[in-house]
Amino acid sequence: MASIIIKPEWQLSAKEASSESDYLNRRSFLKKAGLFAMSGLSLCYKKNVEGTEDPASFYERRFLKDNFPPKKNSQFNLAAQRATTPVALASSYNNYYEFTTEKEDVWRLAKSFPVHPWSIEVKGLVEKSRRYDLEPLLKPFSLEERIYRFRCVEAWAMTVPWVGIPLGKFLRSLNPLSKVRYVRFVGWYKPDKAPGQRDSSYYNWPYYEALHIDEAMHELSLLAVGMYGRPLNRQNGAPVRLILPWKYGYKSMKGITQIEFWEKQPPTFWNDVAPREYGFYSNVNPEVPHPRWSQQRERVLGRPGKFATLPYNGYGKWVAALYKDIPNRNRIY
Ligand SMILES: Nc1nc2c(c(=O)[nH]1)N[C@H]1C(S)=C(S)[C@@H](COP(=O)(O)O)O[C@H]1N2
Ligand SMILES: [Mo]
Repeated sequence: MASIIIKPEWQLSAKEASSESDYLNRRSFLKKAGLFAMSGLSLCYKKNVEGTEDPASFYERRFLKDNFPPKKNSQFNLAAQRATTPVALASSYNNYYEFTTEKEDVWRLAKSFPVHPWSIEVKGLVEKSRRYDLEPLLKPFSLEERIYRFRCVEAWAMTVPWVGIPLGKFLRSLNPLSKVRYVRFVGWYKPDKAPGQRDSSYYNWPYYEALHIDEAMHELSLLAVGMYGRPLNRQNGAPVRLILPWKYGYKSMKGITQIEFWEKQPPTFWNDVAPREYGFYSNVNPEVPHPRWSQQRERVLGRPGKFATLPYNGYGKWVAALYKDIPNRNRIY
């Protein structure tokens, strides 16, 4: 179940690599992975996932079927230095506050959340505002799989093979106007289906996130519709979410229902909740502590110990140039 991928072209320096030395103990990992495969958790996962998969959904019937298997894009395989996180863990330990703040309970509460039919409304500075059904909207694109590291601001991390389309390519197809400088994404609001949304005293539902247009157009930015070679689970953001591997996880918004093109920098959900703790850019940066904890190290799901956090989560080679004109403080906040 857990696949181990080791790339010959290691991109970590010797110093960084040695901080991950227990990763090299591949045999012990394999043994643990084997034990995991037989454990109750994996059986329970099988049930969850089969339960969350709706065979009548359009994914199964058409779009995804026509596009599977996705072509593998290993261009950005820095993450491959780490074993891929077991699918059961990535599917049963989630942040999706619309449902609950309890990570282990999200999958169960999301189980019957309706993800079909789904539409996305496009508005703001765009040639033509309109609502699109998801399936025809995605149809022209071919899917690719990318193995990315993923780092939550709470200092846990995982490595996931996502399936999706380059976000920039997708956004360009919506014909934004040339004066666009930001893009904003808005989530769904269904308090009858999502207990977390019934509490609006602290959170300002629905979820909303935004990127500078250069970030959104960057080749690393992915609009994900699948994971582990299958459609996205509901708890992981079905039917469509963002994946921005160099940023803290909360920027990778799940369950997108609206896309807006802006000229001014839009407000964002977490920045509005706690501006001192969560900024606009939110790039992974071990040197800037969260006001309540250090970001130097991270816990990797399914593995003991802690590991060094890398600047831009290890993707600096690709994204650092985006921020060369931005004052250092803003790289994180
Ligand atoms: N709509 C929505 N998207 C969201 C969140 C959320 O609460 N609601 N949580 C974010 C956070 S904090 C993280 S770490 C990731 C978790 O993604 P995962 O559950 O697939 O690991 O989703 C992000 N996207
Ligand atoms: Mo997160």
